[in-house]
Amino acid sequence: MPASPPPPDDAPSAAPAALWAGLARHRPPGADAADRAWRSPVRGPWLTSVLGAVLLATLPLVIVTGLLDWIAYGPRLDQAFPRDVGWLHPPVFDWPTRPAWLFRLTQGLHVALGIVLVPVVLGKLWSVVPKLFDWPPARSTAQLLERLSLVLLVGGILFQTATGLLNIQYAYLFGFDFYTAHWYGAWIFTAALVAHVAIKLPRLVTALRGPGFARTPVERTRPEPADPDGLVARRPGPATMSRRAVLAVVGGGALLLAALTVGQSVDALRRTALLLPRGRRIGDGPTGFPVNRSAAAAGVTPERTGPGWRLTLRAGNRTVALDRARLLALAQHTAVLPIACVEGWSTTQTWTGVRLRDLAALAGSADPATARVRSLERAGLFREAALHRGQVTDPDALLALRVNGVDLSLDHGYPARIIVPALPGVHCTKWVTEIVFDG
Ligand code: HEM
Ligand SMILES: Nc1nc2c(c(=O)[nH]1)N[C@H]1C(S)=C(S)[C@@H](COP(=O)(O)O)O[C@H]1N2
Ligand SMILES: [Mo]
Repeated sequence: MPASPPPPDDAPSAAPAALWAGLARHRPPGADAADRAWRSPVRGPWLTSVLGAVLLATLPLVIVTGLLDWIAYGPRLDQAFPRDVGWLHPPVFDWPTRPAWLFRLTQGLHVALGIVLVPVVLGKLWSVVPKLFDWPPARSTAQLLERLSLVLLVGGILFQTATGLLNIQYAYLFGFDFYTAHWYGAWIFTAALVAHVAIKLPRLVTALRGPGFARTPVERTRPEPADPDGLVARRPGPATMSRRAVLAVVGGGALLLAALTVGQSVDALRRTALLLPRGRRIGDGPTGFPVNRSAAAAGVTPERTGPGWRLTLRAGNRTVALDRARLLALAQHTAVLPIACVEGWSTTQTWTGVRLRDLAALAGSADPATARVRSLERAGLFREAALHRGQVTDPDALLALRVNGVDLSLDHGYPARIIVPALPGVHCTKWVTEIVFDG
């Protein structure tokens, strides 16, 4: 009787290998139906790589501008959302005041790109959708892990897009806090994207270096040779659309969304921003620009902003109270500055008022480290804001009393509001009643 050979060194890993092979042999009913359902001959490495390259060039911008939004809120002043994120955050710095359009650019890009990329993301998902029905679902443990990371990648982009879009529509349909969900969702998505790019980049480069199909008309559209990723249909049908037509549909969709979005950041095109909820129904005249939270919504009534209104300045144990006439009698400064909302829209207006550093000096604080601003508004997340030294001392940092040559309207913050270059709109507090200068 021959002696059985000694077990090979890697015997334990033979068991999973048998498992994967067994899985491949036991095809569930319907596993072949997918091959018959997904027959488009344009699917393949080239189309997936072109769409992938567009996303590779743009998604990092969405991620970085999103993280910058968290920093712009001012984590050092304890006013970022979510507040306590442990070590999970980019290096923190004081958000600068120059260039004045910085936040307008970063947050405008974040939201606009997020919207414009929707057709590209959908096109990319369409190009790989048959893979969802692949059998076996994995051929090795490594591949299983890779495919699980795709759940986070696809789920991540859909989740970020859905929560982002609902947020800018003020539709808090989900039962969780937007900031927390969008913040941790961003990290999960980013980790999955990094893994995906690391794994697939060589394939993308190969596919784009190979023969191109950008000029192939539908009559000459044929499937690519079978590829290792299995993107090419196993039973391709006849072409009903060329690859360039698919790209034209995706690109056309993106352009259309761009056309319906730019108006949120360009005052002259405001009325074309059909997708955006705020800013289209604006009044006429010098105060006819978008209002985020109206005075009525904030519970600020004309009685509270009338002759009885006072601005209280505090520094140390010094307190100064000023009425609007006294404020108007101080040196007035005019600056053309944007309001850039975190929801992506922005508008440039000409603001006139008292420099914050002059108010600090008046209160007895020559070099304030921070200013804490309070509004007449009694509830609401943005009835208070804190500004750092640079934001208080910038020569264009104002407590604005007038806009475009007229008094502020009640909805824009009458009697007085904060306007600081590059400051996120949320901190441009309206209906200011108190400023405390520290340090
Ligand atoms: C790849 C997908 C995305 C990533 C990785 C991402 C990441 C981020 C991050 C990290 C923030 C800062 C969150 C915070 O301050 O807690 C943010 C804010 C924001 N994102 Fe996204 N985002 C993505 C897609 C989108 C999309 C598609 C939209 C909408 C069209 C959107 C809308 C917003 C808005 C409105 C904010 C500001 C929230 C606020 O400060 O009030 N995001 N994003
Ligand atoms: N008191 C108070 N000030 C506020 C807000 C608020 O909710 N309450 N909203 C802020 C936000 S989110 C923005 S974008 C700007 C918009 O200013 P506007 O309505 O004059 O355009 O006001 C800011 N000032
Ligand atoms: Mo805002």
